[in-house]
Amino acid sequence: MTIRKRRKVPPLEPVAGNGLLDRRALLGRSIMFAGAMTAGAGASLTGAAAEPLKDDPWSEEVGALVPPLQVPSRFEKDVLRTLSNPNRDFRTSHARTPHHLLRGTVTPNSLFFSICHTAVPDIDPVQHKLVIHGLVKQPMVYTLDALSRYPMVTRMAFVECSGNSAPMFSNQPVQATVQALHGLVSNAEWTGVLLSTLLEETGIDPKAKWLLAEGADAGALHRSVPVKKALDDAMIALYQNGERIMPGSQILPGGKMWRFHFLQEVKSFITQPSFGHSLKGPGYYEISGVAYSGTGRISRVMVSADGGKSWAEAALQSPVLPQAFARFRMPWRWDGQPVVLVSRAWDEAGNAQPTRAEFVAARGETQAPVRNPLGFPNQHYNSTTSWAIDSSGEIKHVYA
Ligand SMILES: Nc1nc2c(c(=O)[nH]1)N[C@H]1C(S)=C(S)[C@@H](COP(=O)(O)O)O[C@H]1N2
Ligand SMILES: [Mo]
Repeated sequence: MTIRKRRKVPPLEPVAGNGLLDRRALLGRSIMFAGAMTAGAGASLTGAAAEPLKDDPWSEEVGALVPPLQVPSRFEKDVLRTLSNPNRDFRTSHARTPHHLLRGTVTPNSLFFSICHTAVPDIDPVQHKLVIHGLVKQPMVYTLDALSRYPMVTRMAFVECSGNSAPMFSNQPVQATVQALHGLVSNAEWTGVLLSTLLEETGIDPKAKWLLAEGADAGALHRSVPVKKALDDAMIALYQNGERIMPGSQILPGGKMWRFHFLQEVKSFITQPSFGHSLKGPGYYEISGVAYSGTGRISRVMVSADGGKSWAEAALQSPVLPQAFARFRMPWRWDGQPVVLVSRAWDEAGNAQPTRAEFVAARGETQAPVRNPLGFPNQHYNSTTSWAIDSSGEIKHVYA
């Protein structure tokens, strides 16, 4: 038997200001972090002190029967979407994703953000139809049943409201969670029929440059889509994360651009730690967040703990997919002094997420104080987000 040489693990040396560690440390074993952990406020019990666990009440009795449709544990009751319109005014109801309480890349269907301009229609899938007409050679009507027999594809894609992050246009940082600031974006695995498959069947008049995608809700909400884009990767999505699309999800999720002016550009934000969390003493933490770009794959995320003076590259969870959430992670040892955490992303086309200063120089800002962050008329906000942490572990939203 040969003894395998142990892989040389990079030491836990800071690679940028205020305690950011080399991302390769994440490839190491958790034992590397044990010392750093216990230096904190007793995040875990260690070695000799730990006795065999006593049975807790739930270990001493038989639990509940498994239901046909599983719902989250009752202890997850606070992991909820926030509603902009809790008084149930039907005109526009917004539900925001609690990104500060989620850790992966997929947004659970029940927590997917939603914007319904005329409330959620009660669509009967047996009677619902898709019609393609206008500048086509052969107009067609498809039932859901018929669509289910066409070749399907599955892909990850984010959907983002162009009004997402609008509170960031304020010239004073709004003290709000990542859910309130950036909750109008979510990411899912979509399965459906490519629109190009159906347009091949109908044929397109060469004069056609745009198509109008119209919903079956009371407002017949529509979005203009360039035909070029429709032929590229647009999908008639039928399933979301493996199950039928829930009421309140849009008909044509495509991830890139459903507003005709321009793409949802490269963007990232730190979800852990962020406003609403607090740090429990110095020691090891993982900084984590999401990055995405309507242009393609995320190529790099840099993280700073000193408000942008020095940067270190974060680890990206593979696979990194085009037009989908990339989860980034950064090992960090906090010495208990004030810090400012920022993330900045690049995409494979070489686009850089603008800093706050660059964004404001190009696109402007609005006057604080902000009474109603949702009242911001501005769209397509994508600069960096900064979280200041003071020595007591409290987190504030700042413009760094
Ligand atoms: N039929 C219909 N499609 C719609 C909307 C709507 O109200 N009705 N809202 C649009 C807007 S403004 C956004 S941001 C997205 C929201 O998608 P989601 O609710 O599936 O997350 O759907 C778009 N498509
Ligand atoms: Mo939107």
